[in-house]
Amino acid sequence: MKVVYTPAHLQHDPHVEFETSTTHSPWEHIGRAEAIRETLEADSRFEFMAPTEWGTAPIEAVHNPGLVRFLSEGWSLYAAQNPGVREVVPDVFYRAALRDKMSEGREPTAIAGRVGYWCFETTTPLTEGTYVAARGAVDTALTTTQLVLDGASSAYGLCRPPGHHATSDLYGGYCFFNNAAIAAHHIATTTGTKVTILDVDYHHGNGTQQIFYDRDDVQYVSLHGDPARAYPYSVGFADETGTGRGLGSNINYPMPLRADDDAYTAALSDACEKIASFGASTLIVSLGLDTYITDPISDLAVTTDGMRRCGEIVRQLAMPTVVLQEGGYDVNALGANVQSWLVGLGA
Ligand code: Q9C
Ligand code: ZN
Repeated sequence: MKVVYTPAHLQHDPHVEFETSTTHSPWEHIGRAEAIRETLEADSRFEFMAPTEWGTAPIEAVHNPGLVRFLSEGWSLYAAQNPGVREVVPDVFYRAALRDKMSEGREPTAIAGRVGYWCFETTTPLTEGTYVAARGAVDTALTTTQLVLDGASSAYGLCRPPGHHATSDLYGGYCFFNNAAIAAHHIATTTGTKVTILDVDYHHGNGTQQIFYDRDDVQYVSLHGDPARAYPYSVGFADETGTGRGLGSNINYPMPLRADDDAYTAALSDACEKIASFGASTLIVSLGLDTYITDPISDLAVTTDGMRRCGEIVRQLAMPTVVLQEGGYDVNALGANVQSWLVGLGA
């Protein structure tokens, strides 16, 4: 199996995360992608290649161009006013309810206001190299997609930073651009065929759901910690099934605390029946390994062998499959978990 990787991700190197009302070393760090790279490089079933450059057009087909502009210039503008700052994090959030009954709202001109306009939470620092890294992750997703459109049965994009929490207009949840959504929209619009995104990250992909919620050409199917107890809290409930033309093409499986291999694979098998009946040409997997039993920020109980079983279940769909990296924070097991899942898929 081909693996698309770029060292551009090393430029997104935050040193602090503001979370749980304190600060700590970031869960989402360069060692994650490097651990995956080292494991797959040592396995002859995987062949590495670099991404090509795709520019901003496929990003702006999914995201507000204002978000792209902000991410491209935000760190420099903020750092110019605040010398010595490494991580830019909002201290004011631009919430619609602040303007209730008064105005539609507009992007602030002050840089401190702009950060809170485009970012929805505190754990996703913007650093000097974040934009370059985020663009590299999108290029990785699109190059991986091209391999599958050109006939590969599957390919894996080692995207970092991840993407599925980024909405059309907002970044957060360690995500800046929604790599999987950009890839799905690219396939749907360039081939005129339907696409399914299967999201197996522990966290619900609120951004991906939002981007496709009213569309019938991209199905979104997600298994995740029940948002009644798990980030992102806002969406991911089972009664969210899409709207308008999209009604019925959004399917959520909120999972109970400590769901194990048998419980998880049972839900995944059910999800794959829904995927088969949608009839898409191509499958995109948002691959998070934070369902793992010892993941430090999650509470499911999937094992490394369970990851293999998941890959095997998805393989039975026999769809051309683009696998894109999302979360997974037990770095000691992360490489083996990705490897296990991809071997199950048929690497
Ligand atoms: N106290 C991904 O796995 N922090 N993102 C949650 C809860 C954000 C996870 C804070 C977790 C984002 C791609
Ligand atoms: Zn996650």
